[in-house]
Amino acid sequence: MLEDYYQLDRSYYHRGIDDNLYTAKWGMLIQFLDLNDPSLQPFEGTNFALVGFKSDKGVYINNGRVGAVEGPGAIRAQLAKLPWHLGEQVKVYDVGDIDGPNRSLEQLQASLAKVVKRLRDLNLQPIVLGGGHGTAYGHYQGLQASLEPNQQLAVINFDAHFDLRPYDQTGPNSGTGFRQMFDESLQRQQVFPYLILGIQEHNNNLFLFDFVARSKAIQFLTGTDMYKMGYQEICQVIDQFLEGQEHVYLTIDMDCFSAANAPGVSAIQSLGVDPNLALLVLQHIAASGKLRGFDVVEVSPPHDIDNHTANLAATLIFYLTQVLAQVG
Ligand SMILES: [Mn+2]
Repeated sequence: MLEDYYQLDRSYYHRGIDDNLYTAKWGMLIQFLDLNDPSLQPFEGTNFALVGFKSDKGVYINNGRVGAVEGPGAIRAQLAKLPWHLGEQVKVYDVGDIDGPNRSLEQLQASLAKVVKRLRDLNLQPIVLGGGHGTAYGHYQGLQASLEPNQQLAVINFDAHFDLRPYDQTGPNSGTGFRQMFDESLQRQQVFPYLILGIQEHNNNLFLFDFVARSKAIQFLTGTDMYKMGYQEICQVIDQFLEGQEHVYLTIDMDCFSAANAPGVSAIQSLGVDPNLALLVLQHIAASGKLRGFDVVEVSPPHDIDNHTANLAATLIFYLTQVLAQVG
């Protein structure tokens, strides 16, 4: 049995009886799945699996403002209202949540990793709904476990922050996940191919910039870089990064956007990447055919305004799944 794993309440989405694909909404066509069902066989074709990571413990430990524990529910509510554009063949399952208010961040991350591994084994593409950015370490572990030991997992992170802080004093939290991945890669004597898009200089200390400068496989573009460069030039950087990589994990921290577009995040931003530009770049990454899973994290409903942040998160999922369904 998978630990800390709970199937969704079937009444969660407004499931109408409209199965006309021209008028149906996501909430009508999303199907439920119990990953503990031992009779499940690998699925054919392109299938997506939503899973919620209901924890913002890492944000709390990192002294951030909590609330992202409610992110999965808020994103689902927005997803449910979107029109269905994925046709007849593609299926979207909602397999439920990783949840456990009394469990440690590490325990929940380990449980998420097992669920992600199970999804990959069943040929379901994971879409994890955060949760704080502690989501990333669990998601990464699960994808890594589904690869061969000699295969490398590259990471692209849309984020205002590097999240590369040392954790020897604090323990793991929402700001340390990528440092943990870095350290583990080092132990395996592998480099850690890590590209961060949307860094805000005023939100990262010089220690982190120095750490990145000394780490050959880590690259980044600041939000201002992206503004100056524009779509074509950013895609060149991404293509260079993806060259020689076969397996990519994509994580989107909603604080890569400014408060105007994403007010409901743990760490609110005055500057940020333009959502239209981010969307084009995300579609370009998805079109590489190398994504093994992606997540949208740090949606914090108690701080949101009119669900703008949850809606933007759902919108990104809408467009990303379209591209992923095309590349198969
Ligand atoms: Mn962040």
